[in-house]
Amino acid sequence: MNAHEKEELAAFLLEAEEKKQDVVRITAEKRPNLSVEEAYAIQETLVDTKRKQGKSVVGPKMGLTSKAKMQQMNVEEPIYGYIFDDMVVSGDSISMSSFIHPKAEAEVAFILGEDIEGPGISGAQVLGATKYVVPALEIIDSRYENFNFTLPDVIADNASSSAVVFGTTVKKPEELELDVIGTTLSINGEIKDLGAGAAVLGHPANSVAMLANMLHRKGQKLEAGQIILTGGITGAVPVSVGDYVEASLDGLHSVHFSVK
Ligand code: OOG
Ligand code: MG
Repeated sequence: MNAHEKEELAAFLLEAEEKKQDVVRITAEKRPNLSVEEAYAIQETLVDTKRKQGKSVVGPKMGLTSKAKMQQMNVEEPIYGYIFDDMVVSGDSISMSSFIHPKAEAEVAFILGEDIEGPGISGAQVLGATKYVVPALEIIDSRYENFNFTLPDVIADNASSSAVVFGTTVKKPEELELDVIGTTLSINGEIKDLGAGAAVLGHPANSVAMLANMLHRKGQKLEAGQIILTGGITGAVPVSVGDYVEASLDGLHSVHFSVK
């Protein structure tokens, strides 16, 4: 893939995001043989463009880290993408008009106190370098029609990143056993999905470790101060106007938003 094609595909996805208009996945017509490596190169271009637009990275995120999510999306391995400052929801509501077809998922976010540089990082090392954990509701919004994508497609599309609501309960990682924290995701008081922290690669810290090791292959590291989403503990649930969406994570209380 040459630089021009890479720019063109990144622009194609950015335009879909800006116009809130879904598109056919890249591998359906444009580039059936898109590789994972090429997909990350498109993602990098997309991320650079957002940076040039004045947006800044809050932190990288992991996605498809649980069996529930891999099965739901029919994809077999974890991926990463980037959350930007303009994706962080500041009030307690989101507007449906800012999205194509948003879905919410309950996650644990790690706030790093130290840099973490792969290779060979373990979950225990991640816990040692983590200052705080907070509950989060990620709102994903694939730019592809019906969330229909293959692994390279979703990587190029910045792992469907769109918005995130962070909870206000902040804990030190040693105050919790993150693998056994029970989690529910409810809409208008009705539980739509549930799980435990161990759904995420056995322990959410393992997700951050895997991320550090994946970034190392690109000569990059995780940095102190970054807030890292570790991936949905629950499956992702579509939300619509009028919904009150709440994730409750044992020991981390709840995080919620409503949809206008
Ligand atoms: C990809 C994004 C997945 C997660 O937590 O698993 C993700 C998608 O399902 O559209 O953010
Ligand atoms: Mg997620």
